[in-house]
Amino acid sequence: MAQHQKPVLVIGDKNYSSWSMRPWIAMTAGGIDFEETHVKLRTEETKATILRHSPSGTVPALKLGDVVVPESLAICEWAAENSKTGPLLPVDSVARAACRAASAEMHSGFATLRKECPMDILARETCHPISDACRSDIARIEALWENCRHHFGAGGPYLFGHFTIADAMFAPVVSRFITYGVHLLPESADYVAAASHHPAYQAWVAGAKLQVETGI
Ligand SMILES: N[C@@H](CCC(=O)N[C@@H](CS)C(=O)NCC(=O)O)C(=O)O
Repeated sequence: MAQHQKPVLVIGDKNYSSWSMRPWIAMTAGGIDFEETHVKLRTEETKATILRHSPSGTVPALKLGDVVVPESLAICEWAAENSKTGPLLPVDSVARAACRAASAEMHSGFATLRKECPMDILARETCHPISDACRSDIARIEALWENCRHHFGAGGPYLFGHFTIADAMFAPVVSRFITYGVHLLPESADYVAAASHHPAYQAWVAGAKLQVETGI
């Protein structure tokens, strides 16, 4: 990529696009200078517009010169390698493997939670019905978080102490737990509080509010 070209992150609506939120948070937490292109989701033109940016027909997509990286986890890995603010992956190789495993499990799993509790950052629901299958997804997430915090979390409030791509990958889950008022173990609730106060998370939420208020 030519040095003068800024990376461009193509994303969906900030209130709804959970896959877009992950790399945006990783790149923002990593202090990476990038431009963003917003594609409005759920319109007749959405698919054609996304395809103009990304051959996979999905967002997020990171444009690095004429190369397009159309997968959230790969973009988070790129952000970790190009972070200006410190490592977004643990330095220790065991912790790093656990961080990648947690990120990959999030990327490929928890389909029931994602379906039954779609991301809607600004909404607040008090009596959302949760199925047994969804409760099992939530229990697995809480166990995974507890395991990360227990083994690797001593240095800070995030899953691996300092902020990593695993926190970026789970940011939309944090938002879902807030939106749907999911009752959590105290340790999970502490993590949700810490993760949702990270400046990159807060900046994404502010962007979601702006998009909803202005109808853009
Ligand atoms: N595996 C992809 C999933 C991306 C994805 O499904 N994105 C949704 C939006 S959150 C999308 O682009 N949907 C296409 C559409 O709305 O037409 C990733 O991790 O980046």
